[in-house]
Amino acid sequence: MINPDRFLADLHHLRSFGAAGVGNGVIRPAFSAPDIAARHWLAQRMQDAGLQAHIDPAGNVFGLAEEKSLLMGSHSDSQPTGGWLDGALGVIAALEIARAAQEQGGPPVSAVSFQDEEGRFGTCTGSMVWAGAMPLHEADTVTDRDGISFAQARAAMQGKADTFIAPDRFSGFVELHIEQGPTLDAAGEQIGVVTDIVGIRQNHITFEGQQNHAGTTPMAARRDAFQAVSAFNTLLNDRLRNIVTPQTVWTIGHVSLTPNAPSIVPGKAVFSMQWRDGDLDRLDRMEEVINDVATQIASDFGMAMTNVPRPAMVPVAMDKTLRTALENGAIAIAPGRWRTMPSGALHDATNVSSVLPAAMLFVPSINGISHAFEEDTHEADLIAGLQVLDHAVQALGARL
Ligand code: HGY
Ligand code: MN
Ligand code: MN
Repeated sequence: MINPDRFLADLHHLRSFGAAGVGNGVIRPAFSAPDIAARHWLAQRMQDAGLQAHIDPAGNVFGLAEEKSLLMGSHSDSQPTGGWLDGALGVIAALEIARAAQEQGGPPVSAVSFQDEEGRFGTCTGSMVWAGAMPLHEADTVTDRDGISFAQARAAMQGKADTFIAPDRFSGFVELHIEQGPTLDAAGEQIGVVTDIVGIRQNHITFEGQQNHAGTTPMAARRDAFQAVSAFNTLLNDRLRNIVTPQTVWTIGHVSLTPNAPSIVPGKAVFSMQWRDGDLDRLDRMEEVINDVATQIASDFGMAMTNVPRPAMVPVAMDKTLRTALENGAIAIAPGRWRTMPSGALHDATNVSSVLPAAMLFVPSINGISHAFEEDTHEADLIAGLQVLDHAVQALGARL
């Protein structure tokens, strides 16, 4: 039987690794000291649960049932400043389901915490490498904003095996995650069964003009990199208008100006340009516009420009059989308080779905907040998510 108290205790213990700020914040980026400590603690909890712990070369932590099993999990790394449930909920729910399965003699369930879902380095790096979508030697060259490479960061983690667990060890993958949006919370609902996950692309763009004196340099003579970013953003919003839908999102979330001083015209700007949509063709058309606008602004503002794409992920639909099992669980556990819905957030399930049938389940985020210290979910909803997973596993177990 699943044990909600044990599940909640482990969830709160995981939060203690990198606990930050008031309330429930965490700072636990991939391969940071708290992340590595948390992964070793997870491996030990998996061993204690009767699973075979295995840390692969990319830092993914598996707790393996003996025979072919359903894989459940998510990620335990966080955003630079993140919430205590993003990823962690799915990892600890998977541990609890797998542990209960060991105690009651099946059906066999394995658990996983993928590495770098939050993209300190690439995008969902650990599951991308594990699913074979990116060779490890390529991931190793990706650097974080401080220039540290994935290879350097993962070298710090002891206990890694030199082998990857083969996907054919598993029959499918189910990920429980917080919604990270307002839909369920606003509707007073408890469960979301995910239909599909958006695709994402992200370029890192550099504009380089001329650093100069902020007092003596006439406006007409400036090659101000911030002004170029500002003009890029204004023109882009205008050019995207006829391409996007109300569900399409695009974000300039990281901007660094050099030298970033009040009395100096910034000579250089480096910024992230990220866009997401459920339609591959629309992602392509947006990419064309983004690249055109960047080239035009560079020319208009006399900027040297670099425009470097980061690893992308395509839109994916969730597996129908696994989805139905989750829907039946939702009907049993949260009758009248559940819905099917798309995911506007990225998840490891996208990469896993390229090698296994995959499905996802959401529980509400209070006020829709995530990727922030305030991220939280009512305890009753956390437990409801665990119960729906358990209901689905029992139903699927006979057929795995
Ligand atoms: O950005 C995302 O959607 C994920 O939470 N990393
Ligand atoms: Mn996540
Ligand atoms: Mn996240």
